[in-house]
Amino acid sequence: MTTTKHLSTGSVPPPPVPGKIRLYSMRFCPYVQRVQLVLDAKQIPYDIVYVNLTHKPDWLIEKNPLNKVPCIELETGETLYESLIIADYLDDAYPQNKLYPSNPLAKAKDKLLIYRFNAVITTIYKVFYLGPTLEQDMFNEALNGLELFDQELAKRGTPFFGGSKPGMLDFMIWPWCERADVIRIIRGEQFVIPRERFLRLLEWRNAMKEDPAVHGSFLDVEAHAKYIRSRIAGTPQYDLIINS
Ligand SMILES: N[C@@H](CCC(=O)N[C@@H](CS)C(=O)NCC(=O)O)C(=O)O
Repeated sequence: MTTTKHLSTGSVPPPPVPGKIRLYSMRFCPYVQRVQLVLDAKQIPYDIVYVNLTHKPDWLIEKNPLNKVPCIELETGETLYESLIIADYLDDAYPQNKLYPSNPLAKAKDKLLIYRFNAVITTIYKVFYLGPTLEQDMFNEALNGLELFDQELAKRGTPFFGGSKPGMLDFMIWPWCERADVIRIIRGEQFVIPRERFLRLLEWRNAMKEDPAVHGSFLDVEAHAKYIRSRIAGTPQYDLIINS
């Protein structure tokens, strides 16, 4: 549960916490969640500083030249940004609980699937934010994109892409799967993910919900829907979990 509000323009970043990586975050950002999942899965100590993305603190751009979250700050004061770069760095730099397969070819194939998930992210984003005109087409396109992942689980024959426990591919696609049912809540029952077509992926989703690393950042569909509604209305409520 968030205890600190999202910092805005004119704020000062809190001092670093010794022994901890700093994660600059926005509570509802799926890209930040990717990083948090890796930190939690590898049990790396970190603290979180939340950033208001409508009225950004002036110091954010000094930490991340792209002026976005996620961004991590190491104890040396060096920073890294872009969720996939950070995730790969953490897996390389912290040997415990390796999230990528050790086999280079298997690792490259998982990276390809993470890359191909970008197409699903783009269509989900359009369903949420483009309004009602194209939503059915975009939803169908998102489902078509997800089929690859359902088939991949069938091919692997394991509950997770990572095998008997979640690996990097599981965590990199999870944030959007956690939010998938928001579409049904906001737009209506026709946007339900068809069970018969996505049996394995829906089972995977249930299994992911039980994972301790997923618990660390999990928000229920109502909380996501509330935030996404506020964003559609043009006034994103970053602090709504704190205020509720
Ligand atoms: N490609 C980036 C995307 C990060 C991103 O788009 N973050 C959003 C929040 S969810 C952001 O900071 N937006 C602020 C802006 O674009 O000005 C990554 O993978 O980290």
